[in-house]
Amino acid sequence: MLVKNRLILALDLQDFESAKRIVEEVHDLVDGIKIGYPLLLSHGSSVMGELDEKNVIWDLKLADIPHINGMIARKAFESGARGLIAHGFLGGDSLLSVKDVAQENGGDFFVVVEMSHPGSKEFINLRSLDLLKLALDVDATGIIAPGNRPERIELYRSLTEKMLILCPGIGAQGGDAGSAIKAGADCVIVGRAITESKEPRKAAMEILRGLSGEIDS
Ligand code: NUP
Repeated sequence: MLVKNRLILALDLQDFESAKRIVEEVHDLVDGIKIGYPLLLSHGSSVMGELDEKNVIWDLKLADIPHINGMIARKAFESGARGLIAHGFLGGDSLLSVKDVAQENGGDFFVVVEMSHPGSKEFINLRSLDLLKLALDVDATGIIAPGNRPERIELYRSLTEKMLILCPGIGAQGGDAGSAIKAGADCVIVGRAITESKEPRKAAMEILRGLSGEIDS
């Protein structure tokens, strides 16, 4: 994945007309568009025909046995996904089946190591460092880490130089884009702060302005 603007749009809409309008407004400002169940269950994978986007990441948070993970991953890449997000807590074999399919398709795959919502502290976040190790072991393209906990991003950054760190949890979930980038995130993932704004392009530009002071190169 090519990181340039350091912003990924989370397109969590069910109304595809509105979704397309937002994409038209901001497509040149973002490094990718993350779509997930809201859009895919509402309109199916045919949305990909309309998202003429270079980098669409499917956030399916894959969490199944290796056979099914691989089957879903194949379908996603056949449909035009460039990247996929998978859970790591299913174990190495489930992740390796995603990796194999991603590799065959020249695509990216990201492993969720820690989540941004309060309830994530009850289970998944208790094993974050093990999940990070797993992501490193399977040579994932990157990890998903909480943008609203910069101290955690710093920790992950200190433990991995090579993997990308993509961070949701910005805006609506309280995180600040500039602080996440400063802590070591490669990209922030932003949904509602852009999609629910009356002026999505302006909102995206505002986020980019907040990042610019934190980028060294
Ligand atoms: O830990 C995570 N938190 C999170 O919000 C992992 C995620 N993949 N996400 C996703 O990021 C979530 O599913 C949504 O698509 C997006 C955040 O949206 P928003 O809070 O910026 O609207």
